[in-house]
Amino acid sequence: MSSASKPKSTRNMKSPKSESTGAGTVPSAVQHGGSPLPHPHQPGADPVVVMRALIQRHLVSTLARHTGSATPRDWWIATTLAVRDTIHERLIATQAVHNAQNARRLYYFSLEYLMGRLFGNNLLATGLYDAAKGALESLGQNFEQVREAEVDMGLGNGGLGRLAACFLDSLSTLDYPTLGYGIYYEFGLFKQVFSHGAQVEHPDNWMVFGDPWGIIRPEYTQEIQIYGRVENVFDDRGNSRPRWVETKTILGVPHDIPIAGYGTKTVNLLRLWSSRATEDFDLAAFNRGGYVEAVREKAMGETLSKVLYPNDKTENGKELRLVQQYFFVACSLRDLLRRHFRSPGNSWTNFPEKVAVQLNDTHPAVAIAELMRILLDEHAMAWDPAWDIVTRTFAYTNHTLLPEALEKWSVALFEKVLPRHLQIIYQINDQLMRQVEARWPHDTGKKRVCSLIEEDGHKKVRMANLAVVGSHTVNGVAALHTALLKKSLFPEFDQLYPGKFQNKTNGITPRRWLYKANPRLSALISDKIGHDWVRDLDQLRQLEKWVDDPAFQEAFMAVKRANKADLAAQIKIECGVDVSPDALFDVQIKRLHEYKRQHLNLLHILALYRRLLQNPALDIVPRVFVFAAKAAPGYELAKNIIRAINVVGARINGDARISGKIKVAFLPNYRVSLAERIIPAADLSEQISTAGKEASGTGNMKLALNGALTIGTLDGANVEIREEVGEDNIFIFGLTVEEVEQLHAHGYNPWDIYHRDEELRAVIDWLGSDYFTPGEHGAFGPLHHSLLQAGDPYLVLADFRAYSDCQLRVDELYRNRSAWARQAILNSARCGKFSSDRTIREYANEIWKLSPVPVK
Ligand code: 26W
Repeated sequence: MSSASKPKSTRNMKSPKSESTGAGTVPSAVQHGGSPLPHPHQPGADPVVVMRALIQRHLVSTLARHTGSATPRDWWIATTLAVRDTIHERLIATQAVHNAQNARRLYYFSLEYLMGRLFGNNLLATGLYDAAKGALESLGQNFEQVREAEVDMGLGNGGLGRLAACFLDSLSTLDYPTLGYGIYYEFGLFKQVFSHGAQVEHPDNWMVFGDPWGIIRPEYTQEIQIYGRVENVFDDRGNSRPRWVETKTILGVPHDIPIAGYGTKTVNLLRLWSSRATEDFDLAAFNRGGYVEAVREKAMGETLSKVLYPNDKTENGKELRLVQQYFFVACSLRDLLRRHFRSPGNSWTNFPEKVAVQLNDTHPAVAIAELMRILLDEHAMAWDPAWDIVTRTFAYTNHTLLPEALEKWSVALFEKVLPRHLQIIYQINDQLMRQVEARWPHDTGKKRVCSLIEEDGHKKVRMANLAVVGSHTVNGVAALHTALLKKSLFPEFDQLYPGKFQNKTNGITPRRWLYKANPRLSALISDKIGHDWVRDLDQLRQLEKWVDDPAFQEAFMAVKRANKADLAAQIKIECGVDVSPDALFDVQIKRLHEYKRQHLNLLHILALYRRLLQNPALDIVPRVFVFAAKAAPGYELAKNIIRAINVVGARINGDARISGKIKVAFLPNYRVSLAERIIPAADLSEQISTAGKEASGTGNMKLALNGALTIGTLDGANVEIREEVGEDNIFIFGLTVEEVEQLHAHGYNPWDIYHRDEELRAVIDWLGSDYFTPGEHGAFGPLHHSLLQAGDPYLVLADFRAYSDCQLRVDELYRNRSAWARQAILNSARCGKFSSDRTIREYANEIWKLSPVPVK
């Protein structure tokens, strides 16, 4: 997106005067290089001038750079440091207020945070965006180019990690005292490149040249134990007590990332742990075996926080992943205990009143066993009061119903890594089995499904069951998902613990996903209804007044077209494909998964291509199919689908016979910053998962908010999007959850559909031939096989015709510009519910019992 192509007014919504290039007051401290420097918010000072001085000073004093030789990266860091000054002041003020009030706090435990870039977001949050832009431009810099120097902080896989990032934004914006805990992975999610259409992974060494946001806090280093064995020792009253011995020690060093709220003084912390080996650790090994073993063990200590596991479906039971989860949880719990007990009035008695811990999926669920261990073994507390504290502290969010995504650890591995925790889990299980017996006497079936230990075959610890039992509240992430959690996944627990299950429909932060990502639409909206929507998304409803106003419709469509022109330029650069901004931009961007059914989209593309080849005069609305998706490196079928889309796309894009009526662009390396470019340019949002499989989806919300119409199944939050935008303003097709269940119950056979539907059969066979990969037979064999021989587990064939027919309705509507504009506007206007501010208020009121603490 070049800044030249943007209307000059887009960032003038609040402070047009700050666009000045330096004619304002120059405070003397700046002029003379004296100290302290003035504040960009200081009354009377021109923020552009102050920012310029701060940037220049950081360039010299921190980066040792002359303005003449500074690179975009230097400018980015210097500007980051300039805004950081303000954020750090607010951070200190915020922590002081929280401490002085001994405020109840939320501790969000997540193995993933997909933060993306922080620069633009923090400039907007602090109100310094215009000042920084003006300052950089007055120094001859291209603001867009400077922003591009920032590498995404991609410490997550997909929806779950991005949700955590949106939540942090809302928590700070709404003044909730919060600390996010996670891991400071040295390598985030892999970088994706395509080689002959196939995904190739490269390491994402995002922090190699430093991270200007992370503040290391060596003084809060934690020491944690793993491995070893449990022995029984006798205390001074002759009671046998377990003692965890011969452990290995790992150090966790925290790095703090400030999270600035928008339009408020609150700055919370994201505290991320990196692992280090201890000196003793070295020495012990050194004395036992010698130098090489010592160094090897040291390397292990430094490995724990090396890399984010790139899976978001199957847990492959890797030891390092379990160690990573425990390392994170143990460091975080110790740190929050230290924080709790440093306030003189605090004790274990008021611990659950001051501390709320939210577990983001089961990944940190070992925290339940760890807090029990601390209470029992380190504080000699009895079981019942300890269990009471634990179950008043934790709450758990479930993000998936897919059985293969539910974490289970082999008992043998658990015993090796965390022997004492396994004992505690068995003890929790004994207690649970007694409850189950009391509720359903002599019912072994109920015991088998509720047990924390899966007994069939290889014994496993079921982390989801542990999380349910050890939490006071369990929530799903969309209404349908929560209903299915209660009805299908955990019906026994729902009966055993009435009221424990709640729904909290996901949300997205409007700051990043509309205000920052789509400056043109933001300016148009603010022009009509003012600026308050940024903190109160329900205000967008006011736009309904203009849905039938031709001038507003035109303005809305002009914004969309300009965003599409920007994306078209990006597609040209990244894919080498020419696309027209006048075509319909049909977008599917998300992790690659069979259940998300990118291959259903592909079959429809093939059908269109075939129709065009058979009738080149066919009148269809020109379309660009935009994809972006990473596949887990070990997920062969997902990689096969990526290659199929790329190879088919290349053939279509190069085929002059169809006169460019359809194009396919698969943008490589999907990440937050790429999503921010694609979403504002989307006309159509593909949300086509098999009903019952997508817990919520959040991309669906981002796209609808930016004026894309949804084509989707009645799955996840699509159901609620339909409720909000109205059924006339969304394209719903396909089997419902009930119909999917029926079909499976009665025996689904994809061959029946294959034989019945001539066009579908033709495109599946076409894909299965070597037409798209000349000389390479069976290139898409895995995909072909999954659709037919393997029984089409995600019902692609069953939904194909409904999908294809629904796409005809999309085509029809797009021909009527005004009708399309009307529906697009209604989508933006009616997405207020999907602000993560609403979600966070619900969590705060109904789960965390947390009150805002404003910082003056
Ligand atoms: C391999 C371990 C593993 C298993 C599952 C890692 C990560 C996962 C996540 C549950 C995957 C995920 O991101 N789930 C998504 O969470 C979003 C936020 O709630 C939802 O909107 C998506 O529907 C859900 O797929």
